[in-house]
Amino acid sequence: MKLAVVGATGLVGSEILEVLDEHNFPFDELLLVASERSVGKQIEYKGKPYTVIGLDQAVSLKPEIAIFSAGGSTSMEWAPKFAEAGTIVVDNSSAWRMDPTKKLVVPEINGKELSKDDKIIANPNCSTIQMVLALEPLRERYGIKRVVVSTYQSVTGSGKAAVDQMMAERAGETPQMVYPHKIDMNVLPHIDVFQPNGYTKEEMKMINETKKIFSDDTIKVTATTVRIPTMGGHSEAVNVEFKEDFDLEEVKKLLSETPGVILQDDPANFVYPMPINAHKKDEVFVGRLRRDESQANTLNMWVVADNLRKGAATNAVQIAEYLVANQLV
Ligand code: A2P
Ligand code: 11C
Repeated sequence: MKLAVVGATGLVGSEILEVLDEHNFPFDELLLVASERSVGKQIEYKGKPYTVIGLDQAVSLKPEIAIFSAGGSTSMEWAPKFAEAGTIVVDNSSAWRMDPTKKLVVPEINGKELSKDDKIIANPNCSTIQMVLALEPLRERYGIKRVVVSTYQSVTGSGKAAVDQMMAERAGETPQMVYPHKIDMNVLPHIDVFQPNGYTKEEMKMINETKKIFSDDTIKVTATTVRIPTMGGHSEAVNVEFKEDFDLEEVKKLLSETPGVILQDDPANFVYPMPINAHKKDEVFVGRLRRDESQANTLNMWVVADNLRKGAATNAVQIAEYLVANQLV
């Protein structure tokens, strides 16, 4: 079994390597792939140096699985070339997510949709993944009518250059600007590009990807996505209206029994999810559970996860693990 990581020098790429190591992912050969700028560079994995190779060479080596995290244009151009060579691509970019011929997968929710015919598999956006994983057990039990979500997203979601901007501002240095405004000591109600309808692309991803993952176009979703000067994870205030009424204690029980979800809901002892605690964790943390007293059958919750982990690297590695465990590779 030959595994390629495309974008291995990036923020998500290095997180993928950490997750592969922690999960002891079973492979015989590892190909670390990046742009021509990085070819020949050495990267350590489990204490062993690996030399970064280019995309052409990686395709010719015909890995069984390639996990891509090198941006949408690289995926658009190269994922089909790998697929043509017989490689299954797990793609972390937005390039293929809404393509009706491609599956958009959170393994705990819709992994069972995967078959041997899937050659390019899309990994959802980070802010979508953590929300749908927290919603899934409640959707199964009560049915969902409508979701209103506001996000508080980490600068790590914009890549290394954005972290550098925030840190330079914090150190009083002149930053290389990634965002159109200062990010430290500020809040930007703007993630990704604005669309003709006034929403941002990040907001539309949360709306459209949620419907696709749940295979349900009737679920109404509206989102406001916001960048805040933090690292470690994305936070979300999720207001969900169910089809049926719920019992708060049952909601807590369902969430605490959901694989990949950790309930942190003890306000009396100041226990609630925070990015500082989610950092480097594979799980999605849920707390501040309370009934929305302004509307029937409606719950408020606070959902936090490391966007580079379950939001990106962990979910992609779990898709690869699912393929291996179910002999789909
Ligand atoms: P490189 O380091 O050689 O530029 P981040 O999102 O943290 O900026 O990381 C982006 C990742 O995608 C890096 O590993 C980067 O490699 C890789 N990448 C960017 N453009 C290309 C490309 N055209 N071909 C292959 N890899 C690319
Ligand atoms: C952010 N969600 O936090 C973005 C990053 O579609 O995979 C991931 C973008 C994507 O800025």
